[in-house]
Amino acid sequence: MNSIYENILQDISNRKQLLAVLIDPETFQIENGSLFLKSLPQQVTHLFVGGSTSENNKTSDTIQCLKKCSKLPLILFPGDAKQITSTANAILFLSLLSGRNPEYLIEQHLKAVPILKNTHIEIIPTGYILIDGGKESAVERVSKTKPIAQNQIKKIINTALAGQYLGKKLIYLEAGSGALHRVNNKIISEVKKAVQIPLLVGGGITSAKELQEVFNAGADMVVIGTAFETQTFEM
Ligand code: 1GP
Repeated sequence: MNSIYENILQDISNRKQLLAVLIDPETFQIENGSLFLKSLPQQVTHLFVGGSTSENNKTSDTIQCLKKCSKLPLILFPGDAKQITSTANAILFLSLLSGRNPEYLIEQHLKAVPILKNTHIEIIPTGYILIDGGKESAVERVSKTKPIAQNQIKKIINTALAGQYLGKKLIYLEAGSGALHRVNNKIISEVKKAVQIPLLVGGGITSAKELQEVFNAGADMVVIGTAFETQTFEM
């Protein structure tokens, strides 16, 4: 059986557009889990589970609930090592490359090792780049790091390339949950041209029109949380 990462590569080579829904265990209502999944568009290919502040037990319960109602790959997108649970299929092992806080460059990773080495969960090293979305994001607040301004395209490209050279398997451009301004098309297309690994884009995408623009600019996978959670996604 192919790994989740191999399937992502295969889907990209088949020009499939990948759409992940980000589910925050802190706000997810387990009793409405099945209804929530039914409300999502057919296009959804992956479920991401995580948030900046959620606790492990809620993450596990959320994943158990999602597993009952969905066959989509379940990927942890953890805010910290405490959120790691072996019940997910894979984990984005995130390095916050835009920041200079060792806690999110190596410390949380060390804390994760004793948990991860006893599981079969697929580990996907991911270069995570926070970009200014027009307001302070939870990532910025929790990580105590600054996002890169949208006009610093060279710095964003070089940060993504540094991630690739470090051996990351994905690059994730993040404007922050509920961003006022999503990552702009120019940044997406320039980073896509520069790197050879799959490109994820998330934060502040709220409509089918924007989703298509982000794909057209070069995103391989788009991540949407808030607009689906609040059922405000414009079709
Ligand atoms: C946040 O990129 C994700 O980590 C999703 O952002 O909640 O704004 O869709 P939104």
